[in-house]
Amino acid sequence: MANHLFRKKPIAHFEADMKKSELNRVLSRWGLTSLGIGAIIGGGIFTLTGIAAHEFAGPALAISFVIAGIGCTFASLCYAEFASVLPVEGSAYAYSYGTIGELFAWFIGWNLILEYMMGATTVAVSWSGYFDKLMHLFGINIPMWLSNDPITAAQKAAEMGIEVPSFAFNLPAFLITWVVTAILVKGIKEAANTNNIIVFVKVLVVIFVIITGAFFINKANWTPFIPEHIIDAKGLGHFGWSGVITAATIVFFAYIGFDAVSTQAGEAINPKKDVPFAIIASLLICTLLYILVSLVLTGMVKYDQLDMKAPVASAFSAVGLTWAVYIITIAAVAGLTSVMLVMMLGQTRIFLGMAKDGLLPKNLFASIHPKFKTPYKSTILVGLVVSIVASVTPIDKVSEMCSMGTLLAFAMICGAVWILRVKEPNLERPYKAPFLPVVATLGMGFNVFLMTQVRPDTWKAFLIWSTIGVIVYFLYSRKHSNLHEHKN
Ligand code: ALA
Repeated sequence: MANHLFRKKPIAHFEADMKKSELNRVLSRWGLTSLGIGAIIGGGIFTLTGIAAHEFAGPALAISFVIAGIGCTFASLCYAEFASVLPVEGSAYAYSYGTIGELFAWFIGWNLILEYMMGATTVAVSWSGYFDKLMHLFGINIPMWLSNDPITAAQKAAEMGIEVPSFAFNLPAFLITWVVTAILVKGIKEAANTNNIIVFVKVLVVIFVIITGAFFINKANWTPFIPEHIIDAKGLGHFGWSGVITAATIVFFAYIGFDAVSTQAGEAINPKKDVPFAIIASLLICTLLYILVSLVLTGMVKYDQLDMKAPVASAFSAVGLTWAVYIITIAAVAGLTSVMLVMMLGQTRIFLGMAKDGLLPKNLFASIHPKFKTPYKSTILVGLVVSIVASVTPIDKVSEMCSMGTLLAFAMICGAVWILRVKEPNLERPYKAPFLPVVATLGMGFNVFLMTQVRPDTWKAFLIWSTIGVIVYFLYSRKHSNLHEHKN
């Protein structure tokens, strides 16, 4: 039994899978980088910067971004090495299967659902919020019961002193999920083209924020750069170095997505070289943009006056550039669409990898459309789940679950890359992570440390989710695994 749990997928099987892939190989080096940026820049920079600076870091938000960025860089170097050795669509799941063993791999795959599917669901709800705001700017007001889930609608009605609606449904979140699903079913080329356009718009707007905002920086707003540490009435610490670390755990969400590039290995033209490049390039580009945006924001508006819901747009109205609010809100709506696109794309490719190995039903998760060459059934299933959960659940707190699944995957990958170096030192590695034991150890340490900072309720939910995953493994996956049939 223990042997079964630690059985590993031989590297030769990965190579055979790569040759058999039915997916369309159309993604170039920059197409992959664009997918990475598409997944990274989203709600994190447009919303979380407000609370992180206002409550915890002050102008030192830039340092929080540096800290979170360094932690992600360790993980990205390890992902890049794996992607060069095993360029298959399963990402962290597949890498663990080749190194640590089946049960761990399953466990990672199960938790990647938190990152990708839960991530897409969270982003669908944020998308709806920004869309609502955009419509409002153009004088259209979507009824509250049609743009919120029932619980949030009831809370808002109570706050506004109006009658609680008998029915509520987040229609924008539902509809955008189906638009994204349709693009993903249609083809990887369509998905990549849509993503490229959006990435162009959002990077342009982020650069606009940096350059235009720079003219409105008042250096006095940066003093003190790290405000003095205080403890509030509830015993919660703010500011000081501990505040900077707390802010780093919050803005970590803004970096999630660079690893999604590794799920596209099956559709890359030259995966062994281009996927590692795109993982690292997309992360570095976004880290630089994030640091500059945070410096500009805290320079434009004193940190304690930064808006906590829409900090970027509000900073521009605060300095009198109200027209910029339109541009920023449009970019946020577009930006969040591409995060959903890449997250849902990544989820279906991870399911595909797991189904090919027999750990999930093949007829549902590995069935490729004869014309579109996409895993259409699984894409539709993911769309169904995301659209329903996003339209009826108050999901705002669930972003922490998304971070939790991601942190675990990052920590495991840092460990796994090291294990593979020791066990298979002679394997061809087109990309090698530098300073390996150090980078892997720091990567594991950083990601596990961030996991310890997550709220106890999130830990409880995470443990329940993991237990369900282990039960599914023993009831289904273990018996259906390809390795089980062949008794390897
Ligand atoms: N990094 C993505 C975002 O900030 C998940 O929306």
